[in-house]
Amino acid sequence: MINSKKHENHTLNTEEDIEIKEIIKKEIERQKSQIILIASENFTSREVIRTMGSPLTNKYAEGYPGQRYYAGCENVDEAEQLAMDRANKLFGSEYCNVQPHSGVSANLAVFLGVLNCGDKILSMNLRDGGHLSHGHKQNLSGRYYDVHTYTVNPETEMLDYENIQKIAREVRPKLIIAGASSYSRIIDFDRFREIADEVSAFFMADTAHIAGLMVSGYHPTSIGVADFTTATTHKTLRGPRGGLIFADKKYADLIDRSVFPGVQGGPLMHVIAAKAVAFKEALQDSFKDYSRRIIENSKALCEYMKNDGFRIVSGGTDNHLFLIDLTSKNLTGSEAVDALTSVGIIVNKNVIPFDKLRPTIASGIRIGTPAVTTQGMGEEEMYKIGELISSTLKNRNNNTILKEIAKKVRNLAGDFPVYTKD
Ligand code: DSN
Repeated sequence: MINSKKHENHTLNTEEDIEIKEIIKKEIERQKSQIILIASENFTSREVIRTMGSPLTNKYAEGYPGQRYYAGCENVDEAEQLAMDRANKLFGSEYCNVQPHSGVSANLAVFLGVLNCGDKILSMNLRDGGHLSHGHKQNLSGRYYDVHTYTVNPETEMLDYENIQKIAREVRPKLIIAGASSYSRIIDFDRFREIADEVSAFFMADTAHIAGLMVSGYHPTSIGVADFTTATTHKTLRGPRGGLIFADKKYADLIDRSVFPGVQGGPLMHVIAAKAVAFKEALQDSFKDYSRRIIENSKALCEYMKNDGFRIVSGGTDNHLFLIDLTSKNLTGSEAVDALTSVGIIVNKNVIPFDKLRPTIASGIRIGTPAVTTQGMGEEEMYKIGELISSTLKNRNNNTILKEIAKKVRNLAGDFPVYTKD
């Protein structure tokens, strides 16, 4: 006879998965012992992690609160409504969609909403700081739309609005995209709006990287300026991995339909609830202070590297990241990443404006401070990290020195513990 009780309880009483548990343990150890300077990463709170690991993951909820294709959605409806209300309050928006699984999904939903195949997009060149989903030839955006790009000014390595306007007049795009994944300067959304209006284009601001800084008032907002603002929740916003879309109320139906059933099926209700948790955290005054410290740390580390003889793309930073051009050091981004990883400093290789090397090698590295700032590090630690980076790159063939640096990295990371109870 089948033991129905045991069978029913299978999902609640399943044996521990030792292999995965071990992998998670090792990853926690890695995050605790290394210095994480990936500009798009952060340490989210325990409450966000707990919520993502909740049974809300079991629920299918295609549709929107009050209008679902499944029964039993009363609790997840509340979670999604709370997430939307908090997101609107945080961003100062009148409409948002919290269902996109990622920033790319959010961008694709906007494209589906306003573009037809073959329509023209004007976006920032990937090499100069743009993003794959803004028209890379192998991304869906580059395959289905006619993509034109703008670059930064070769002298200043900053956005050149006159030139963007000139290209927009020539191209007459249907959509202009502002936003980047490796641009360290303030983006003038008002200027983009003027350009878009002049050529009757839609204007989308992809604020994936800067969303946390923007809601804290440390970057001008795109809400009420751009037709569509997309964002991710896991970078400077410090929430779970995911995407968001904001727009005027008049676009609400269009965007809702574009997200579901346009580019997605069932929303991830555990992640949406975790987004709500992160928005509540970001609504606290302490989050503004956190955003300010991210930028202070970024500027401090950037200045250290500059004073130590490294060339900084555009000469500095206004936000959470900056790019180091390693060309004059006779070093590629890829080689620098290998050396830094060997001592426990985690950065990513990155192309720099007008880079002659391909992205898999790259002439630069991108450095960001959201994660170390969450750990509680300040300017003093940024100088220490600068010294460790510099010394690693200068002594990359000296194993004795690298071993000493690795020890200092572990000690510094250990002084600012994350997830201490694990
Ligand atoms: N992965 C993001 C970043 O690192 O900037 C972009 O997709």
